[in-house]
Amino acid sequence: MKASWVHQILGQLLPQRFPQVRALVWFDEKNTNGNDYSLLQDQGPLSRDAFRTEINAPYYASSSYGNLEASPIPPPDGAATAQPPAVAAPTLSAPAVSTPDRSNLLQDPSFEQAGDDGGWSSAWVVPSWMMSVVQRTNATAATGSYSMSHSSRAGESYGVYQAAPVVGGATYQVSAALRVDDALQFGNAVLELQSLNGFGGVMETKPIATWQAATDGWTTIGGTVRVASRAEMARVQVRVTSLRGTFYLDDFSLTRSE
Ligand SMILES: [Ca+2]
Repeated sequence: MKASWVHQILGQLLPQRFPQVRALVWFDEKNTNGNDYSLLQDQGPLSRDAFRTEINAPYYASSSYGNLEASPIPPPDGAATAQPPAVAAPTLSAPAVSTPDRSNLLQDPSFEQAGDDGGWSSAWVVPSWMMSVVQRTNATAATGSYSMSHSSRAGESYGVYQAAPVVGGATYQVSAALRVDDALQFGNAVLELQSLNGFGGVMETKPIATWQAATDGWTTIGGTVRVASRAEMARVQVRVTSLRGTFYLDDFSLTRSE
């Protein structure tokens, strides 16, 4: 039980849900105010192995802690190397409240990374029944060799999306490259940003751009939206209604703007 918590905290929650955390203090202490925090001392080898496995990931600063044998955890000066301790704060003089991360929060935004099956990157969620309609293609690309194509005559309605952690109440810039070769008949397509709560529930949906008519080659669509004040994740979604036409998307971006 405790081992699975350790895996979850170090392996998933910190890297994925709280990526702005720069340092972690691990209380491996017994009976602090009546609470036993000694996960590694008294909960058996599984917890220690879980800690050792997760802290050895490239996400964390490297050190000898990845081969931790002793318990309680020895101080970092025992490492006797120039490397930083296991979960060291970066060597920045900046205070804890520093400049927000302005990098693109989306994985495989340009569809250049092949997925596990050689097709889609697992970053993008495409309904399985849409696999023949929504495809990773090298027929055209705004940058690189690949883009995401949507093409049908059958009038399907569906959504394709990717979620990323966000700071509640913050403002984000969303953009993508769009090329409509075959104008959408009857229906349309929307790029939108959904705010999600901690349970993955949709709190609100804000449209970024809508398209229907053919474009002259590749063009850029985008906009700025504020996510819900209590949002923990945001979902960049392409929502298509009654697809009869062909369009391509590439170079998605979700960046914090303030
Ligand atoms: Ca591309």
